[in-house]
Amino acid sequence: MSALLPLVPYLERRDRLAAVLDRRAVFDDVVERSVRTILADVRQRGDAALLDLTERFDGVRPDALAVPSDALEQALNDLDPALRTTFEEAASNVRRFHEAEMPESWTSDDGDGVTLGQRISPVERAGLYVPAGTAPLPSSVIMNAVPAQVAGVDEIHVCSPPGPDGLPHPLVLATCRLLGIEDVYAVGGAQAVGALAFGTETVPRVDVVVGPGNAYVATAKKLVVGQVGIDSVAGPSEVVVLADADADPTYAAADLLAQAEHDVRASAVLVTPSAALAEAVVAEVDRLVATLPRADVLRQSLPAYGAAIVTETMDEAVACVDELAPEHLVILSDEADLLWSCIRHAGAVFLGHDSPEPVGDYFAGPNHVLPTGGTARFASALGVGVFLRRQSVVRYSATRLRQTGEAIARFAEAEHLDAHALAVRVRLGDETRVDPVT
Ligand code: HSO
Ligand code: ZN
Repeated sequence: MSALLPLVPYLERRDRLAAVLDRRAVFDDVVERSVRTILADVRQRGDAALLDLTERFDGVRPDALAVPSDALEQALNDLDPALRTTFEEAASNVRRFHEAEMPESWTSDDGDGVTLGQRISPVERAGLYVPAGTAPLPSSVIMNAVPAQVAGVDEIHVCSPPGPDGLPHPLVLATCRLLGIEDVYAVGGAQAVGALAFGTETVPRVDVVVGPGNAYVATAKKLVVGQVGIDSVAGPSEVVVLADADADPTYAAADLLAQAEHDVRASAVLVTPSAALAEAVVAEVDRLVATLPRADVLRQSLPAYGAAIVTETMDEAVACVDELAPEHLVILSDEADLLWSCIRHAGAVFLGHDSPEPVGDYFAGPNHVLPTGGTARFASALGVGVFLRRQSVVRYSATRLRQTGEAIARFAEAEHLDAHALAVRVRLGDETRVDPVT
């Protein structure tokens, strides 16, 4: 049987990298058509549509769309106490990290009649989608909700699909309760995104919708942009492990598997100048896959979107990382800092042998919602900025306006916008000025 992780020489990498980067094609016409129908239905019929669609897609008609507060409380009471402590620590690490990135309002007075500035303020309402999927993701609740809280958002509304009991997954409910989130709705899929974007009798219209989801959810988010803000339209997860000859092949293999198990379209790529290491990692991957419960996912994702790319030099390896602009980059080398300084594109970087990527997924503090599919070339992790607006402010003194007003009026006239020029000139004491009626 051939190895799961294909060995690819650097010179032959192009097709493989193209396959990895191409996975963003999540928007197919069939999905988009059905999402449009769902969104229109939610917009027209509100809660009635949500209940019908939930019955159709989730096979259950919840008694109420809004999850009762005692169900949240119960879920938290049922949470394993050790797990609860870990969730709390994780949330406080994430909170501290995002507090550090909070931008501040500013004004600046040039002492000569001009005051300029920006006032930073949160949106009023954020909507958070939490998928049910193959694994419940309480970490997603933390990573999406805590930055909204740090930003100062007034209300956070969470939608997550119901299980057979008509309620979202207990770990999702417990995490919401832990974070003090009261407004949780048993609705999932594109209909949940529609509810948050347009509002229904039960689910209020929000200003920003964030959170991961399947192709239906991602397509719905794409379609409601403009009506609301969104974080990003995320593609499947990915990791690049950059390793030198001294890296531990078991570490490298495990780090690859940690991403590849997310999804049949997840990508895990080793890049190394050491052929010996690459071969050892390929063998380790095969050995470890057989021990893992999600082996069926791994047996699909690794051959399709995995690779062990062997370069001639470390410079080539670094170039290869930048070509992929991966969501996660793990650098397994004693020279991790030096290598990092050479890399431009990656969503999040994990330095050294003892910083495996799950530390970031769950605990360290940085956000695990990261740019995928090569979008790290221009995009960044989810942060407080998604939930904030920058309002700019201008104040000119009469003297200062008199100094520059004529030039500004001419600028306006060059654009043939004479009322713009007038709005300046009436303040300059020109003859165009009409005296106020007394
Ligand atoms: N690695 C995923 C996030 C995640 N992992 C959640 C485990 N749970 C995308 O960054
Ligand atoms: Zn993960």
